[in-house]
Amino acid sequence: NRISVIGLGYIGLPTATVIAARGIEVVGVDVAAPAVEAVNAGRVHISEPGLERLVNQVVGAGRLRAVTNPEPADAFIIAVPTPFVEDASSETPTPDLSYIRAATESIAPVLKPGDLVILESTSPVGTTEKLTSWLRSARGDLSFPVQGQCGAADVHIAYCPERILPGKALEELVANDRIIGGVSEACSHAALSLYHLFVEGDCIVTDARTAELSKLTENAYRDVNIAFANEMAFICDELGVDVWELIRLANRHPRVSILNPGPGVGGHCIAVDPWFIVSSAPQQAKLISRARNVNDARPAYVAEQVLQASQNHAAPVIACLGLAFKPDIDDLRESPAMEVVRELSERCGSQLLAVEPHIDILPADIASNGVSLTSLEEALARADIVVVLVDHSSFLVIDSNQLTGKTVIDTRGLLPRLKKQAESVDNYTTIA
Ligand code: SAJ
Repeated sequence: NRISVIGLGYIGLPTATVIAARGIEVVGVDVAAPAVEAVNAGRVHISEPGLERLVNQVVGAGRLRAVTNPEPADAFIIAVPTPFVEDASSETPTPDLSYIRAATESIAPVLKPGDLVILESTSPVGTTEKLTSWLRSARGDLSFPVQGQCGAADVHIAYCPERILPGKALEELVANDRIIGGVSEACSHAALSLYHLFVEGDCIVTDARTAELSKLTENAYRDVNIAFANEMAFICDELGVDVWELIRLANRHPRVSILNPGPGVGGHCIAVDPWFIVSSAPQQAKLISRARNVNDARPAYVAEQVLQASQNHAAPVIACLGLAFKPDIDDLRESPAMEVVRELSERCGSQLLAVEPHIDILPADIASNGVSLTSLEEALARADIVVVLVDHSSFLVIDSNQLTGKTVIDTRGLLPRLKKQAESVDNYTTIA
């Protein structure tokens, strides 16, 4: 049996690789020739721990190869992006399904009776039905399933959302439970047998629409919970309370578990997917929409805090620690830290030192505004103001002496962790 994965990005490439590692023939398809060439050379064009080694292994073993145009296969997994577009005529951003449509239409010519088509891309409710209708229009010679009807069809279709955390993709692809949303029961059964090839978590069957909304709900849930923490951070600043101390105390209640505030919510999922719910049900999705606004307000607020602090110094040197959208990764896309630095760089670029241990070159826009990339050591030695934007584990080596006399704006609660660490070292020294 041959499985084809359409889209070799952050989801598609790890998925293709893990399936190939189970000894199955996998053909990866991507419209970007450089991505295809990299995979065929056993290299990766994205950063994900352990991925390059595994790609090298499965390509070397002849289990995985990449092409730019789909070939016949027995199952197709579509894992292409679903960005949202800011539409002047609407208050909320709307999802852009053009990549899913292009991927669907690209596989239509090679489909044959008995094939299985799975959509994994995060999608608004109803997308799997649209995908089915696109296939129906392209292939009048084949029959396709109808949601809620159990008649036999030539091609099986299901929505099975990805759930992997960037940075832990290989582990979570195998371990996480999966939702299997078949357009019909027969479709769910076909999809189940595919996921049983490599998933060790539970595979839970539902219909396609529920599966679509479940994926969006998971990310909206996290966004709303982060927004609660961020709103508490705004409130604490107003009332002169330390938000980290507050959350630490509140979380000692057995039924309270508040997440961490920060400079905003980044990445390509949590900051995007809630809008898919809002655009489908704007009247009902009020909390979800407000939460997005709370999280989106954070970067400008942090930049303003830094500008306020800089008024107490003459031309201060400002060290910005971290640019990635979350700790211990190199991904700067949709990063709130980048948003803060970008905004500051337009006002005082030449005073900014950026520390980002996971990259070698600064993005052109902030570099051209005069920001320089430095080591942690140099930044701490030169800075008057230190802004913690990402809590990379490599920042845990900071000694409190390196911060003496500086203004510190800690958006990630790094200082309490440094303090705790120092206390535990002291305790150890005493006991020893
Ligand atoms: N963040 C906070 N405070 C927190 C937790 C996160 O500010 O307490 C910020 C992070 O710094 C980051 C953003 O939120 O900027 C998102 O980070 P994340 O680690 O929460 O999530 P992602 O975007 O890396 O991955 C999410 C995951 N979804 C959930 O945990 C519900 C992952 O399982 C999904 O597969 C992924 O979205 C996706 O592809 O949809």
